[in-house]
Amino acid sequence: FASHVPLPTHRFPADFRWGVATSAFQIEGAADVDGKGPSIWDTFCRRPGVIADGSDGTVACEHYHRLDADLDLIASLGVDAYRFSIAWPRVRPTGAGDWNEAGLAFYDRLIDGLNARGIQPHLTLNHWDLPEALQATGGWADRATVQRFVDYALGIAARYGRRVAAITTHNEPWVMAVLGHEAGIFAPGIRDRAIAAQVAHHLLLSHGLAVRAMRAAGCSVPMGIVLNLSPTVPATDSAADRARALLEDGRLLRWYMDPLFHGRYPVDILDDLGEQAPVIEPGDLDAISVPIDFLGINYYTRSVASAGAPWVPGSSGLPLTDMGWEVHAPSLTELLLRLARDYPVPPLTITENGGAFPDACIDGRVADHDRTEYLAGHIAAVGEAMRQGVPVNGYFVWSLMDNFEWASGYAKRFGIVHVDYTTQVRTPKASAHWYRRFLQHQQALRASALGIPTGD
Ligand code: PNW
Repeated sequence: FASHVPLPTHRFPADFRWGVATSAFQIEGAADVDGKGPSIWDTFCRRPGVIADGSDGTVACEHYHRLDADLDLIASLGVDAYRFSIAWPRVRPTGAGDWNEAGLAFYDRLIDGLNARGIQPHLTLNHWDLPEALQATGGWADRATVQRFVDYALGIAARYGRRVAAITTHNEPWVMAVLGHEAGIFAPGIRDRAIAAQVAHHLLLSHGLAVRAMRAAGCSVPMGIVLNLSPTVPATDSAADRARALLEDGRLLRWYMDPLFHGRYPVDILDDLGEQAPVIEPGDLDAISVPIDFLGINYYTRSVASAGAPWVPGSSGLPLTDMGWEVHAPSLTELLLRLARDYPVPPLTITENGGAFPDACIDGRVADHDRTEYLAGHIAAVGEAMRQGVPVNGYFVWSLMDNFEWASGYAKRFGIVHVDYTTQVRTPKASAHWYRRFLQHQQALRASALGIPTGD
């Protein structure tokens, strides 16, 4: 069942990590099993009208109950690494206080199962599912949550720190802050720009303090944070559109990159926030700018800024994914070059890249040519940035399998493995077969460069 999409020819280094990614809430299900507490996403999904198909994460991919088979599935892809997140309310149901041994044991089995199969576990502490009990006391808007997160990170590092290859503090603080607290379309569904700005600051602060605390406790695993980044281009060359693009770039990229790598917030965005700027205490920016071992980048699309009428996706003629996101691989090269030019970055890891596309299911096979082309083009774009000197050390496809796509419910499919939500049967799509063949080809390129006969 071969795909005819050509394999990228760039030879990636031998220690480059190829992987697939998921997050706890999107795949696990078992929302109240074995002592798990509710998260803000469990609560948010019950609000009428917020999830496109009215669904929730109660069952999802039943990954919690299908762990062993899913581990074999991951191994069958031939990847080096698997990126997953821990559901904080599964291991510490109220966010503080007692730990839940049954929940902790699940992640023991996951991590040990990966290591037994020769796959590096890349652990994310926070992929958005904050314990509901902490939202009740103010959530990320409350500075006390910062210390709760540091305590949680210390517990996780103590339990798993010797058995994982990387620890990420937060996944996409922009999404949690802006979509969760300003647009209100993600949990916890708040609409208040000042609160969103304070949340973003507390997320960054808790990242820095958690990294410091875990290292002080003797954890030597590589640590970093994951940002969702895009280059922002003006819709036209007009002064107004260019000013708008600068502002949007400040809100999406510089608001996070400047404090992490320059130890200061961008002045234009502080000015733009005015009275809504966050409370920042002395020492906060020192903590946020703690050196990290890698920067994770989730890249899906470029962003187009318009000062007038909202820009219409697709009007440039670029193809769109099922999310309505433009497909434009050169923007990934451009983004990586810009980050390496403007910031003293550690090695970059592409922690998510992929797309929602239609699947054609024929005779038990799932054809997803558009996704395969998307992956091929973006992997080549990473290779091009590396050829121009950008340090990139890994690439993870989003996602291992179709899953709960947040406010879009189950209708949008990002998996390279198809999930039948009636039977829970997993079927690798053509893109999964293509990815495995690409990884085998990379191994062959390495072997031939070393003069090792591969037998093919
Ligand atoms: C990321 N946006 O979310 C997340 O890390 C994943 O959990 C998610 O499934 C994936 O991308 C695909 O959506 C994002 O609107 C959600 O800009 C929305 C945006 C960006 C990232």
